[in-house]
Parts: sequence; structure tokens; C-alpha cells
Amino acid sequence: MDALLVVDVQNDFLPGGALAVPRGDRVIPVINRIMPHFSLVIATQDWHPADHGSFASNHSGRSPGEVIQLEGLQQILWPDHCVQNTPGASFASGLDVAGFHGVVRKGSDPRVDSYSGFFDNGGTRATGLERILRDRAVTRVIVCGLAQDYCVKFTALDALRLGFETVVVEDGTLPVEVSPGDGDRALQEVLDAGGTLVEHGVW
Ligand code: VGL
Ligand code: ZN
Repeated sequence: MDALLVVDVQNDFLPGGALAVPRGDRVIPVINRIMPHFSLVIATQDWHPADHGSFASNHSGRSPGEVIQLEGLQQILWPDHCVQNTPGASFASGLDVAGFHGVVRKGSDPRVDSYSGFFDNGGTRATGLERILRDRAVTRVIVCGLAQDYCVKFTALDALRLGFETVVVEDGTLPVEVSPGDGDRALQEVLDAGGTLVEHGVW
């Protein structure tokens, strides 16, 4: 059984958004095209409280891009983004949300970030995504969405660690690239961990 994981295709990650992925909107038609080929489609949604510890604005004198220690973990500071119940946190208009069978929200704990759709960055608190997949006897996950070098990468790496066959749709994901090359490095990390890459045309 396959599941399509649609990672964080939210307004704040699109051009014009608070944490924009360059050309991020281009993944939308790709994802809409492949969605009907999956009998299980789960979306993740970055869903932060306004006082989230990953926001530079919550640390006086700090700017986005700086790295701090947050509850013992290295944390890149971001602009405020995907604040719960704001338009920036909504799924992209144009994304076929009617094709989703479930939504998993993450990043709600102000003390820890959550890039992966499975666990917080401390690796301790589960989001419930694994449970959904196990209950449906999923053995393979197909991962697409934003951003390739953060939430897509860590979702794919956790899926591999959990024993799911893991495929990233290369043209269904784009990177934010705080540093140039982060996107390609992220894909290489997924390959090195045993994942595979495909183009959406295979569906
Ligand atoms: C993401 C940075 C901060 C992502 C979420 O969805 O890739 N990146 N929060
Ligand atoms: Zn976030």
C-alpha cells in the first residue's frame, strides 16, 4: 500500500509568503496531477503558535538565519510563518485539498521545531502520521511538497528510518536554500539513506 505525503504546501512557503520557497507555486499542478493516483493522501501542515521558539521575532536582538540553541537543539531562526489560523498557514489556493484523506499538523509546541511530518526535531514526540500509515498497512511513501531542504528532507529521512520504502518526487518539491546547494544536498542525503527519486511523469 502506497501513501502520498504532501508536505507543507501552505501560503507562507509560496512566492509572496513569509518564508517563500522560490517558484514554490510550481509544485502545485504537479501534486494535483499525481494525487488521484493514490488511495491514501496525507498532507502535513506547519502550524505554529505566535510565540514559537523558531521565530527570530521571539528572541530579542536575533534575526532570521541566525542559529541558536533551543531547549538543547540547534535551531535556525525563521521569519514568523504558518501561524495557526492565519492565511499564511492555509493550504495553497489551487491545491486540490479535496483530494486529501487526512491532515497532520506539526510545530505546535513553542519549545521545539518540527520539520519532519513524523516527529519533532528532538525525535521524541510523534505527530500521529506513523500511526495513520501503519493502520492502513502502508509500506511505501511518496513524498512531495515544501521545502525540499527542510520538511520534505526530514520527513523522507524519518520515513526511511521507520522502514518505509521512500520515494521523493523530484519535480514535486523545491528548496528554500538558506545556503545555495541545500536542495541538491537534501536530495543526496535521502538517496544516501536508501530513498529513491522519481519524476511525477511515472504516474
Ligand atoms: C519549513 C522551515 C521552517 C518547511 C517549516 O516546511 O520546510 N521550513 N518551518
Ligand atoms: Zn515552521
